[in-house]
Amino acid sequence: MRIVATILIVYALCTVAYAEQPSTELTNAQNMYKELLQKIDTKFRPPPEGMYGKYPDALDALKSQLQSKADLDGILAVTKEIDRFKLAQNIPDDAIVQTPPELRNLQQKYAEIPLRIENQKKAEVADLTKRYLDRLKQIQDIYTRAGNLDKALEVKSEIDSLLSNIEPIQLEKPQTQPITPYNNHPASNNVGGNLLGESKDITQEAEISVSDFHPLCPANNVVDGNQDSKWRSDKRGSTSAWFQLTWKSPRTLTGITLRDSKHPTEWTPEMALEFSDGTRIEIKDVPRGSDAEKVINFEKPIKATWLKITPIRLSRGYYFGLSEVKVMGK
Ligand SMILES: [Ca+2]
Repeated sequence: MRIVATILIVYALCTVAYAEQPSTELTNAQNMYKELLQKIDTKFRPPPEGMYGKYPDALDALKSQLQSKADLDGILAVTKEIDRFKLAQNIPDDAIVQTPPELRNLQQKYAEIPLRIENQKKAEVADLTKRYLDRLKQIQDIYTRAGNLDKALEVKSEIDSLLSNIEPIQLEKPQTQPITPYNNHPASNNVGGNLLGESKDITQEAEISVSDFHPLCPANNVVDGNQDSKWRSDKRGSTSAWFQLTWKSPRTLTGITLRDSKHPTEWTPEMALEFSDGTRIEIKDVPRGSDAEKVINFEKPIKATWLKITPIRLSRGYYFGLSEVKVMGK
């Protein structure tokens, strides 16, 4: 219900103000933006039981489960974790055990919750801010067309102030996948016989995660089918930015089509594809801009749960970004 309410209010923000007097539109939009920011803040406030929710209950349930299996070592490990969590109220990486696997899985599952919530909140704030900027531009145009340049400049000042104060949005990546060493796996443009015959576009079945993003260039733009919209990192000149697709279970990947960031000068001529099985493929000839696509059919199918795209070399030290990605697989 909260999401629906937010959408309705934002929609109102984008439409109703046209009918109001121009002198009040900027103030109304500013107030609405502040109010919606507050709603997002309230929505993502940690519950009374803490950021990790029902983790203590889940530990108790696991302890009972291990007791029924007479798993003494397992019970001791869970008891130790129950005591540790009571005081620490967090699940850092160095607290995650190797055995029993049931406890390890539980820890990893709950350890990701704060990061996921924080990422979701950042994405909602970015979406709201984009709508607010769109609305300010509309108001600025209304004043400009009416010849009220003082008011138009006032709105422009608000836009400039907002853009200059926007912080780069850094998304933390939950570390769910085991880290495996990379090995080189040469790409090939040869279609592997009937290999691709059964493949289909499985991009939309994956969850998207990114290193960070500019508020006006969110990650979903990479899979919206529009080559004019893009995701862009806000790490200028950095090759540590990344875009990742993660499927719920291992998939057999056969190829990828990608389009570089839409921009007159930004260009990432060399990118790397990294897979959860350790495979790494380097692409040395990515075409500039989003008009041309780069198609790669893998030499042999790659079984993986995730695929990460990273820059190897950026032209002129600009930002890494992508306009479109399509992954083929089974
Ligand atoms: Ca796009």
